[in-house]
Amino acid sequence: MTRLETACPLDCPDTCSLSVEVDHDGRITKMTGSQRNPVTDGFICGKVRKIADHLYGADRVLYPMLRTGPKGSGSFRRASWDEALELIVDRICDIAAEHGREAILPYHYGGSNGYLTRQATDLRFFRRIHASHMMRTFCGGPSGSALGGMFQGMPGVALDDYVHARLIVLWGVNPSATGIHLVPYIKEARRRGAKLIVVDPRAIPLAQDADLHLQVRPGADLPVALAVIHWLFENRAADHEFLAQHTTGADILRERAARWPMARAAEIAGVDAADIERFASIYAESNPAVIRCGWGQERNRNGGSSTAAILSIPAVGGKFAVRGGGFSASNGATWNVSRAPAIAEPSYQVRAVNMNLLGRALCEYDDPPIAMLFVYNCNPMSTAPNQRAVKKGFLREDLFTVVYDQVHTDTAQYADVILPATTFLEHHELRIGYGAMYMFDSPAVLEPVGEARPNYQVFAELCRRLGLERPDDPISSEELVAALLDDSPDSAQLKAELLVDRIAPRPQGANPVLFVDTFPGTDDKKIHLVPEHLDGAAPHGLYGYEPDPATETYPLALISPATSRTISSTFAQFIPAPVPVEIHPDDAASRGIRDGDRVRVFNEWGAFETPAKLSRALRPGVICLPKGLWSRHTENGATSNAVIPDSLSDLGGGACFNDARVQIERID
Ligand SMILES: Nc1nc2c(c(=O)[nH]1)N[C@H]1C(S)=C(S)[C@@H](COP(=O)(O)OP(=O)(O)OC[C@H]3O[C@@H](n4cnc5c(=O)[nH]c(N)nc54)[C@H](O)[C@@H]3O)O[C@H]1N2
Ligand SMILES: Nc1nc2c(c(=O)[nH]1)N[C@H]1C(S)=C(S)[C@@H](COP(=O)(O)OP(=O)(O)OC[C@H]3O[C@@H](n4cnc5c(=O)[nH]c(N)nc54)[C@H](O)[C@@H]3O)O[C@H]1N2
Ligand code: SF4
Ligand SMILES: [Mo]
Repeated sequence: MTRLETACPLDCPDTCSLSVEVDHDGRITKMTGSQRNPVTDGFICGKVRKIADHLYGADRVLYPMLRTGPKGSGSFRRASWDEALELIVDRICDIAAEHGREAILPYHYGGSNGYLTRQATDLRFFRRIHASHMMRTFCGGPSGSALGGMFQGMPGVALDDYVHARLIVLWGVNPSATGIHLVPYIKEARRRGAKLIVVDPRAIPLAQDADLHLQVRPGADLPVALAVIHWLFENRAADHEFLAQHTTGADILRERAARWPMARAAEIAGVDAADIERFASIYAESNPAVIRCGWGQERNRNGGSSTAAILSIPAVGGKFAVRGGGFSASNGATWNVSRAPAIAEPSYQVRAVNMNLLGRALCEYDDPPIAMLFVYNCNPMSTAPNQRAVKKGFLREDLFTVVYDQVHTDTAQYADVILPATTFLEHHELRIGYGAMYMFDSPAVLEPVGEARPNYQVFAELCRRLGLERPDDPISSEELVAALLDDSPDSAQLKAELLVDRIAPRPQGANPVLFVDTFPGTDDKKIHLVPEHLDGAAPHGLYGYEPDPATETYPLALISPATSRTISSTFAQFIPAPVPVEIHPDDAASRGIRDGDRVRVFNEWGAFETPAKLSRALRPGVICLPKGLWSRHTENGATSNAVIPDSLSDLGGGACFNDARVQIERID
């Protein structure tokens, strides 16, 4: 038995340090958390503890496969890597000749991938063949635009500094599922007397003993946040000194917030005005106060402005400059490590396709049409909006589809060629935390299962076969690491730590006090409360509100939050079917639906059928089916994305996963 150290790169803020036990056959026998990342503190989530099931399970892709039956039938035969790659190379040449190279579209997201397996050798390859560009907008587009425009690379309050807060606000975030290492710090802060406020349409587990739960309608965060800002200004609770010294645009923000008196915001959000006022007064009197801003508030038509308004609250309230005070959102963009040296190929003017519009792109784009789709680090049949169009597109006879994945996902069913990918235990990865502020350099700890290969090997091989390799390209994972670290302004420090310990805290510190140790990266080091480019980009200007899309025919809001059992659709093969849609007892009663009844959830975009589960955790008017389900989890093979429109958020071209408005009926 050998014990090895590594780190978890999965799409989770925590970036755990891991301890792996491997037997003499090279198989993993035990996975636990280690102490190297202080935030991990020796414990990890159940999904990763059981990762052996994913590695050695029946769904694992072991070899390259070629389609033998009709599209989508799931009939494949085993092929060699050489045969599969030659076929891909031939098709690239044919398609480029027939339609032009923009007819090729890479499709990838890679939330669970670090610097070595995403936007590295893969982009080098797609840039060198002059494929269309894909915009990575599944997640963080709206909030990243807000955060970037206002704070430019400023990190948030460290997770372990939450113990110092006297007030914690959880806004559109459910740490009990999506970032479990924050929970003990919240509990410790509570033990020391901190208050807790939750803003969420659902009673998340931490809402149970919160001091206040604002159970807002999905998409109504903007009015609530602006009403709080308005109240702070009107009740002598705004920190004018901080605003003058450290922000620009405070007057414009104040003016726009003044359009939102409590009563108006409360009506739209479906909560009591007195409760929003309680929020504002508790916030004003608590110090340190921290807002954990999640992603639930960004996945709608107002997502960018909502996030900007939430992130403005600590500036107006003067809550920075103290340990445990301010906000945390994603820290992903705060590291000085550029992907450019790993890509080793500049970008160029080319057609850009928003990934949220995949179905539309496959079915409608014709100049040129998309003739080849290369999917990797992503499972769009499960995770992309407008599922009906995505499926229709995948079924096109004239589309050549490559799916490169670890497991036989729903997307892989529609492939012409399936390629087997390694997991993070079987390849080398360099990963930064977007919550915990640590970086890991993690070489492989296991031999690949079957014939699985890492992304950096496969895309370099494709470059080679097409004659696009250059002598100075970084090819091996070690060369990629060296190229990435050499280029960083923090090179010396990162290398010194990573080469010795394989873990490095953020060079500027993993526990910064905001506005003491760190400032916005904007030119003037100030918070831009109304950045001009965002104000120009948002359809109603920044902080402009777009009303709820509900209609009489489709009055219910469907949300599809994360669960503790999956990372997006990853590991969903282990969730027993069927998965029920949750509905408030009042909404069920008025439709004659009882617990366990089979129901159909539908709108003009599509429908899914599954049993109903009555739940008082939801506010009336909101129903819930988790994100990341596979077709096997419902009766008709469709999931939440079947009713989710492919409309885009106000900023960043983000997906509006929580803007689905639907009806639900019992199936007799
Ligand atoms: N276990 C696990 N962990 C994960 C993931 C996972 O799938 N599983 N996914 C990872 C990824 S990709 C991401 S982006 C993060 C997401 O992390 P979170 O933001 O915590 O996750 P979500 O479940 O998307 O949304 C959080 C909450 O927002 C609420 N919500 C929905 N609509 C609204 C709204 O309009 N306003 C407000 N205020 N709340 C709303 C939902 O009820 C939910 O409780 O988690 C990461 N961590
Ligand atoms: N309805 C609804 N849909 C949603 C959301 C929602 O809230 N509601 N949330 C959205 C969010 S926040 C996100 S981030 C997206 C995520 O959606 P996706 O990007 O589709 O993420 P996953 O579902 O985790 O799928 C990633 C796939 O990549 C594969 N993979 C992992 N590592 C590698 C590798 O190194 N090489 C290769 N070739 N493959 C690899 C995994 O096996 C997995 O099948 O989902 C979005 N979809
Ligand atoms: S998914 Fe998150 S909690 Fe689980 S091991 Fe990975 S980083 Fe830790
Ligand atoms: Mo995400």
